[in-house]
Order: sequence, then C-alpha cells, then structure tokens
Amino acid sequence: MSRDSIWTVETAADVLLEAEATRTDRHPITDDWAALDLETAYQVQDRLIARKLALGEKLVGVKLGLTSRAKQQRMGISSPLTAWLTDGMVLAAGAPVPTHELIHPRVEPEIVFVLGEKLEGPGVTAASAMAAVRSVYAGVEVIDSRYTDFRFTLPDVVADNASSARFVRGEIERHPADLDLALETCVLSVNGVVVDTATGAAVQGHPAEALALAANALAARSLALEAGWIVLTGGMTDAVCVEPGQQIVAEFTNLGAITIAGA
Ligand code: 0L1
Ligand code: MG
Repeated sequence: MSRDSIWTVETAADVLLEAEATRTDRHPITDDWAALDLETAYQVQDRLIARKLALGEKLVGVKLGLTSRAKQQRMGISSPLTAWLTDGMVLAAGAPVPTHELIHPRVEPEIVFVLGEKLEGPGVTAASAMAAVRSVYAGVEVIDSRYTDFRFTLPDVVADNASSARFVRGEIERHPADLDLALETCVLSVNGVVVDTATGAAVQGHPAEALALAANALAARSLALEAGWIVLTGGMTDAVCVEPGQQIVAEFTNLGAITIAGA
C-alpha cells in the first residue's frame, strides 16, 4: 500500500485542524500525499471550514491569497487562490494579536470589500464586481500557516485555508466610487520604521480584479459571494512577522491606519 492511500479529505482536514489547535507546525501534506491536487485541496479546505461551522463559527466572507507579485514571489507560487473567513477570525480594530494562540503569525495589509449584493460568476468583470460592492475598508490579515517556515505548495496552502488566522477591518468606511483603489497607497511600518509600501494596483492591477477573480473561481465550484460578505482581496505587500511587544502600523492614504500590536 502506498503512503498516499492513507490520506483522504477527512484525514487532511483533521491534521490541519489539529496543528492549529495545538499550535504545532508540520511538514506539507504533499510531502506524504503527493497526489493531493487542487480540486481535492479545495475539498479539504471546505471540510475544515465545515468543521469550524459545526462548532458554532459563522461564515462571514472570503479571502483571496497570492494576488500580488510581492506575495507570489515570496511564497514561490504564481496562482491566486480563495479561502473562507469566519467570525472566529475577526480581530477588533485596536485589539492585540494573540500570539500565544498562534504558531508564527505574520501580518499583511489588504484592501477589504463588503458586498451590498450577491456576486455570482462566471463572467464577472472588474466593473460588475465593483457594482456589487457596498463599502471599502483598510484591512490587515494575520496569517499563520500550519506548515513549518510557511513552506508549502499550492495544494498545501489551499487545503490550509490559505494560512488564515485572524483579520482586522479598519474603522473608516468609504464608498467605492469615492476612491481610486489602484492608487490607494499603504505604508507598512514596524516599530516606527517603514518596511514596505504598495498601492492597490499591486493586487491584480486593481482590487476589483481580485474580487472578480474570486467570484469566477467560486462559480467554477458552483458557489457565489453573498450580500453582506467581507472580501479580503489579498496581501498588498509581503507579510511581516508579528512578535510580542512589536507595533505594526498599516497606514492607507484614504482608508485610515490600522495599528497591530503583538501580545
Ligand atoms: O493575502 C495573501 O496573499 C495570503 C496568502 C496566504 C498564503 C500565505 O502567504 O501564507
Ligand atoms: Mg492575506
């Protein structure tokens, strides 16, 4: 019997949930289950989230990952991906990152949409995607891969719900028509030192393109984005480590600043 044959969608979801619960990083699943393909990885992701929902968490939206060149180059993966957001991942603006609950958290600035209408592919364009957006916010995602040193292949990270851990939505709400999101800049600093900058154009040319991509990718799995959902459009810059005592600020031109402290 090959090593592959002990693996199923269920066992892969189990090991990832166990790694998260015990704060224990592990080697990529594909090291053992080489046959894990993208379609099956999304089934693992769905199973893992179904378990969280069965324990009382609520689905609140979708995140995109690896939508910027900075992230793609850093992770060595050139395909964007989608994953799920639950209310268990919400971190209130100003609340510290609970590093003691996580393995090796990193944070990354993102542009966040809240949908006013259902958005369903296929055929969604950036323009039709933006027409469904009710509000735009600054955001910071806290990622925490369950894999050692954030080393993974595309199926591994898809199965791991794209390293999701927590996310913060900023307190300033803007209407999409009031902003040019391609030009919206974020300056990222750690303990007062600027470490990176990016504009919204870093995200697929425009965050609306990322939103359209999510709608069309979900449609391929017979899924849609629902009215009221939050969409994280993907890290604009590379992610930075967050440690106790650190203060990280993501300062946007028009969307305000989000301060994240490691606790
Ligand atoms: O927003 C993002 O690009 C998150 C990607 C998730 C994969 C990772 O960097 O761990
Ligand atoms: Mg992200």
